[in-house]
Amino acid sequence: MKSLDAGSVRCALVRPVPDSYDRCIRTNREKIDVALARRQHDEYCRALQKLGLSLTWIRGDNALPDSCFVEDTAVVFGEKAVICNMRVKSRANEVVEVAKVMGELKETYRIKPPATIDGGDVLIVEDRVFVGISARTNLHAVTQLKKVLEDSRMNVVPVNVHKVLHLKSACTYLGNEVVILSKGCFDTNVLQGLGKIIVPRGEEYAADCLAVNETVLIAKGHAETRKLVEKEGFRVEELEMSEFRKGDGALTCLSIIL
Ligand code: CIR
Repeated sequence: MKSLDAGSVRCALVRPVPDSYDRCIRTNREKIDVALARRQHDEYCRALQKLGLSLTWIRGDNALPDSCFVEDTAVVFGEKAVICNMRVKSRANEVVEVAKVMGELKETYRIKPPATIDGGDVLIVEDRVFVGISARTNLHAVTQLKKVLEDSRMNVVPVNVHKVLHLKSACTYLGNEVVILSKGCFDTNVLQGLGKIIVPRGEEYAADCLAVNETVLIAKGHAETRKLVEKEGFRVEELEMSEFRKGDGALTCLSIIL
């Protein structure tokens, strides 16, 4: 099966930056500029469109400060979509609108308690599905995902995650069997057989890249990482992500690629 994170993709779900975004869950105290976050989100959306994706918008909701991080609400596996059960209470209702839209597009399944999962913990690499066991995602979710995918060729592999919010904060798939990662956050032996780009120290944030139709979007200001990705033969575009970084989010978090 071809990867859903890379290769040829046509549509992305996105959700507007809410007025309340500066009250999102986060681990730093830097002031968030919501208007600037909106401009960066616009640039992000424009970049996806330029790379050939059409956008499907989820209705915005100012009562959900983290709702622009739509990746965490659902995961798509070909014609199936799994709606997440999000552990953090203030985010749990984000799935309501996403489930409505997804129900029109895909055969949907729900992750149910006691399982909790955020989409940012699910890294799909061809027929392997790595699931970060993190502060947000537990082993019950792995069991339920395995059930959803039991009639597919996909192999679900749990991976303990440390130091970062989600597995994809530390590792993303670029396509052509190459992943990019920052060391020290999970056991990289699980990635056996794959090409690996290790982000240099100080550029850890750049490990969350978004590969779309042969182009890799990376966060602006990571020159060494850019060189490494280009050396592997990928075309690279940079996007300013300062306001999403302050909210502990990165490039993959702002969309669900279908
Ligand atoms: C949160 O803590 O849930 C949000 N402020 C950030 C979520 C980022 N999402 C992602 O990495 N997939």
